[in-house]
Amino acid sequence: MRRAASRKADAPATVYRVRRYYAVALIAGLALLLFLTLARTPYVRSALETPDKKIDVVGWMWAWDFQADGQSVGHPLVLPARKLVEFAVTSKDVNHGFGIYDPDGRLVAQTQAMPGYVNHLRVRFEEPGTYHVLCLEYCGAAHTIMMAEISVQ
Ligand SMILES: [Cu+2]
Repeated sequence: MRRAASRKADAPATVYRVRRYYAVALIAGLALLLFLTLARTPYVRSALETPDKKIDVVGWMWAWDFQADGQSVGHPLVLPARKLVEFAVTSKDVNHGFGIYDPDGRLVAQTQAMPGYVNHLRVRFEEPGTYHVLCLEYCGAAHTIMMAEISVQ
């Protein structure tokens, strides 16, 4: 009787000890996973390189304006395949979402287009083809027509 009561009193201490080991193992496991995968992200790799081409992107209701060296380059934007391109993205009115889709309709990269901010997005288009830029943020009544084309050659 006495033994059972004593065992019962120790139960919370045992639970806390097991929980502590579990928490330490979980944190160590997550830290290891982060260490092994973070260096492989495309953003980290491209951040160390010098871009081959820079494009300024201005979003406004309801279009995308592409500029290179201060000059508007029109549509479609023609870019080289397998080169590192840096998009400097901003907006001149409200927030927009700058999303690039590959020819199969898969999202390749995206960033926010915000007034007063310039977000830098680096993309390497591995395959030639027609890519599409869509606005990913509801910005007004004609939001769905806010599209552009990128021709990768
Ligand atoms: Cu929009």
